[in-house]
Amino acid sequence: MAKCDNFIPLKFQFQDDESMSNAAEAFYQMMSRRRSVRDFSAKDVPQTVIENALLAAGTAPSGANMQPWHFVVVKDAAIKRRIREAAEAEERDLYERRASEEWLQALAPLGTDANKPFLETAPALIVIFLKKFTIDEKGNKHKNYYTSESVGIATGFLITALHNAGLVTLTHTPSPMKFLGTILERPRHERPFLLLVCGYPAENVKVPDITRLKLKDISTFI
Ligand code: IYR
Repeated sequence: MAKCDNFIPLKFQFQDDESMSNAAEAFYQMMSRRRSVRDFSAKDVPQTVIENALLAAGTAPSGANMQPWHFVVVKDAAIKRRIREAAEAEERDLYERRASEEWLQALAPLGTDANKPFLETAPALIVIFLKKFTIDEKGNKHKNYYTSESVGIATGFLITALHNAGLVTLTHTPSPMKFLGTILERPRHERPFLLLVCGYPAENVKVPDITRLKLKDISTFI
């Protein structure tokens, strides 16, 4: 292995089994309350919450530590409107033409359709971009590795951080999403990965009565 002289001690503390079990159980309980929400209040979100959630997302592991992500936080009403209009145009095409009967049936319990008012109502849209390359200060291009895995993990951290802080989110993936790069004027080597709608739930919001798979159905211990 190549010798590396910039290693530092890991900040790690062993905990007893009981505290670990309690922490794991409490974390699971907290996460099990996370739900995708489609009706948002217009109430603004604290800037520091968004900033710390993005910093948490940026702690995700990534291929060769290239950190191949970029987050655009959209709060501007005019830009939100343009995103809504473009997303709804794509979604209409999806619901009316492109989606298979099987897909539409799978979506039916969620009650979704091509109308996306939340793209304007919610106070913040976080658009996550995946960087196929990183361009350094000198303009040199560096290849990034395992970009989907890395950005997927960072997005998971972001959703977790926002939920932990007391906000709700919706992962929205208009398809195709190329319009996001155009509207937000991102460079060509960045691809829109996901749009995370973020804010507070509208009053008395209801969510679909769904269940999560049991441990035995999602895991195998050998
Ligand atoms: N992007 C569409 C359709 C959609 C697809 C899946 I898979 C979902 O879990 C939810 C929606 C939309 O946002 O309506």
